[in-house]
Amino acid sequence: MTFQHILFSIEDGVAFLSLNRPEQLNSFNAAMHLEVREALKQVRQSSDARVLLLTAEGRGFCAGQDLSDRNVAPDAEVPDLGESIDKFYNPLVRTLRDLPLPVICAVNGVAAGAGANIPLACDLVLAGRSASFIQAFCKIGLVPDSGGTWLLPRLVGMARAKALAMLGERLGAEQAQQWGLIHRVVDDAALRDEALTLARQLASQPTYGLALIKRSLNASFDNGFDEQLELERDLQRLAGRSEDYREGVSAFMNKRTPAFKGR
Ligand code: LHQ
Repeated sequence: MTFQHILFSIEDGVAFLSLNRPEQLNSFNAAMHLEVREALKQVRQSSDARVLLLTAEGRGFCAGQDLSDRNVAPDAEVPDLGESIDKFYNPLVRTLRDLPLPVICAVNGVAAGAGANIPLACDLVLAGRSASFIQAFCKIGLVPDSGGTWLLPRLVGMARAKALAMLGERLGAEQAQQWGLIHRVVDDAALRDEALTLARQLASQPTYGLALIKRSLNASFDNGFDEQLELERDLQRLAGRSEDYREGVSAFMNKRTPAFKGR
């Protein structure tokens, strides 16, 4: 499949996926959804991909659903937006959360609607200083989707989640970082390089173990303390059987740099 609406490559352990409809602020139409889905399938299947970096081209990250794609003329049939969520948005955020590798998101500008919540389904979110997050749904009579109603209160608390979701105001990158919505803010001009450097650095780490860390932390909101302790035990058991664990201990004991393989 050749891609028209995204850029995609796998190099040095890093899968790079960049949304590429800058004139529409990288809003999602069906074609871009299908391309992103195909790229994520390739990431899952490739043994070369150890980290995914998700970002976008142009001055914005993503303005959510392409609203020109939705016919809401008075004489048109009432749309079933649930269908598009079932078909595209839910599978997308589930895939990002479930991918057994670290997912970095570099938010390079405005992120609105579903475009504000997709980064929250990633593991490490970096944003350019001029980036912003807008829960734009309420402005057009919709409900935050793509996991927003689940992720937002857990990340920033219910009071801030309700204000973001019901007021639809722009939240700047620095405030987003102070609120715990994202990991780090960097200068706009440095964002791509910083994100790639982080991705390459992580790709040389024990990424199988990192995927298990991701799994355990993602499960922690749903588990009680005892269940989580048991999950930690189970995942530690898996981690302990990995080549990377053996290599890590051996390198430590022999005072050499480890060569991790992600398995
Ligand atoms: C756009 C869009 C856009 C098309 C900017 N569509 N063209 C799920 C299931 C099914 C259906 C419904 O939705 C969902 C989930 C959702 O994501 S709902 C939320 C959809 N998104 C929005 O409501 C955000 C709409 N956009 C905006 O509010 C603004 O564009 C933001 C605040 C993102 C950026 O504002 P500005 O920086 O002032 O840029 P702009 O508004 O001038 O936009 C630049 C261009 O991008 C412009 O086109 P033009 O031809 O005039 O240059 C916009 O029309 C286009 N664009 N968002 N979602």
